[in-house]
Amino acid sequence: MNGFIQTPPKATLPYSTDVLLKELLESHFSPEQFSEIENDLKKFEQRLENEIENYAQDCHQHPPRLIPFDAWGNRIDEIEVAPGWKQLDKVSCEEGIVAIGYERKYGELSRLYQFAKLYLYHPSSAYYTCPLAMTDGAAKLLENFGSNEQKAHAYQNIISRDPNKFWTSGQWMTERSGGSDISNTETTAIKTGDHYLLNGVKWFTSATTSQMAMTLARIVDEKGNSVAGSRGLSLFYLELRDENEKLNGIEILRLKDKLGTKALPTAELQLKNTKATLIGEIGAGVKTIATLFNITRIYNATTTVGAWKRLHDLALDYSTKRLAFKKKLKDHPLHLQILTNSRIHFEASFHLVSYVASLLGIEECSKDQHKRENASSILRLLTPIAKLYTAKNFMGHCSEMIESFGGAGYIEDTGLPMWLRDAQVFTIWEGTTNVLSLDVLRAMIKENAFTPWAQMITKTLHEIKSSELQDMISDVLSLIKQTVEFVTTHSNSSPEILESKMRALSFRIGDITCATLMLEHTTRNLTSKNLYSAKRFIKELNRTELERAVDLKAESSFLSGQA
Ligand code: MFK
Repeated sequence: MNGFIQTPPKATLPYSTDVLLKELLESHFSPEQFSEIENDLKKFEQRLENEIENYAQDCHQHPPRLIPFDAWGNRIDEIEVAPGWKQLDKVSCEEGIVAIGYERKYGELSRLYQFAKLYLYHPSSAYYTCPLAMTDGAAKLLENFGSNEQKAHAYQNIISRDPNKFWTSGQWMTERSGGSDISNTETTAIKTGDHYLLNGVKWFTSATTSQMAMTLARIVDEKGNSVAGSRGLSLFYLELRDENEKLNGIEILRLKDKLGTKALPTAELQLKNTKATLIGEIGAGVKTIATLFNITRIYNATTTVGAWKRLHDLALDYSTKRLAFKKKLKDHPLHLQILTNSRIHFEASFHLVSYVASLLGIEECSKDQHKRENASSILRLLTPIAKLYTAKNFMGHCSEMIESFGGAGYIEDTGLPMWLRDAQVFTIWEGTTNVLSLDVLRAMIKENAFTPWAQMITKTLHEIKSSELQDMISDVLSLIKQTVEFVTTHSNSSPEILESKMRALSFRIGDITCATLMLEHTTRNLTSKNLYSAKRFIKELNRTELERAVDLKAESSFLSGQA
């Protein structure tokens, strides 16, 4: 025995060592605001290190369990969660992860502050950030569409910082008939007095331990008639338990056996005369719930960059400890490039998501109507892009980083494989890459969101004066010119051709936005590190995928030839 023992990787202090986050916050907030926020984030960091990480570990070790019946045969439908899960609920509330977005203490910068905290929280939250995402989306729904009673009660609970009052919300959209296409939703809603009774099966309901939920159902009139398709769907608010803590006509059929996110209870539910109230207009359920999923998609992107940062920190730390062929991993040229590449793409994604969070803050709080409307259009375009871009890019880099640990990355009790399993949810949850690409098309056609984005990018690039950056600026300007020409050329293409181009176009818009934001960040923080990052990212941008000819007929017969 030679006593060979490896030193495990250790993450750095999440806020204090995060130069990029500090630079971002310092360049947006006034010195007084920055000092206040930094104070909060430093305290939060201590809590993450000393307390919250332990709750997360408890959740990973004790995943939720369904107890359908008690010992005496009574149906109880209890989801037993780890004590750590309950503590994470308390922490989330006390730290104001949702509340910050609605207290709006920093006006249009409030969402940026929320972004910072959520990004730091996610890797130690055991995916408690999933219920929080839906809770934030529900808050936005209630703020925009809630009744006075809901605003005074449920809304106040979900934005509360008092753990005795705090509620989280679920969002139940997916049914057996489909998650991306919800037009065949089978759950019915029948009006009974001042409320509705819902009946049906909800196939995926995350955060099933929440106190309330938003869900879609098809209203059926007294003659049994209903409107088919997604235009027949309406949105409903419900509370899971009554004043006696009895479930509101809900049976938990099973907990889903998921690839990852094991600490998070995701259930399949049967609704049997579940009491609910309408939110928004009858038949406008999809349009109304879009308010919610546009928020959860921003959470998805934010938590993706949070996870990416943590995994990269671990991989980097390991590369400074692990020896192979008489050198540390970091001194091997190929290893070095993998980690550098991942870090640069992480930075690009970080800028994209923080920018989307800023836009949300402007849309919600700016007093300048033109600025608000412009931000709103760009936000509409960039929300699906931020979600699909970060999720898909992280998936590839996550795999690389797991590989960078060698065999340790494949061994469960290192805690590393969990990152890869969990990463896959980002590309699926709240809309797959394809569905989101088509949402980009919807935003371009229905809301003309491409032009304000292209104008914003061009203006931002023209305003950057640093001489060191001019070559890169010309490069990105030529890419945007090419992209605008592409969009103009295809404005009359058939829907099929347009759809086939949307994935490449979405990634191109993502690339250009990231490049522009990196340049803007670099001009404000002219360090060799930022300069290198922007240079390398821009140099390696994909310039050909968008123009790749697509022959759908040939692809279709090629595939059927394989069958
Ligand atoms: C961490 C947690 C892990 C847990 C594991 C869970 C595993 C996965 C579980 C899941 O099932 S996640 C899946 C969740 N589902 C989604 O995110 C939905 C994905 N599908 C879409 O987003 C589709 O695009 C959509 C359902 C919206 C298509 O529905 P429609 O009815 O065919 O869309 P349509 O007719 O284009 O739009 C209806 C209205 O909504 C239109 O407005 P108008 O009525 O004024 O015409 C649209 O403009 C509007 N709309 C649609 N998307 C919008 C939007 N408005 C704003 N923003 C959007 N994003």
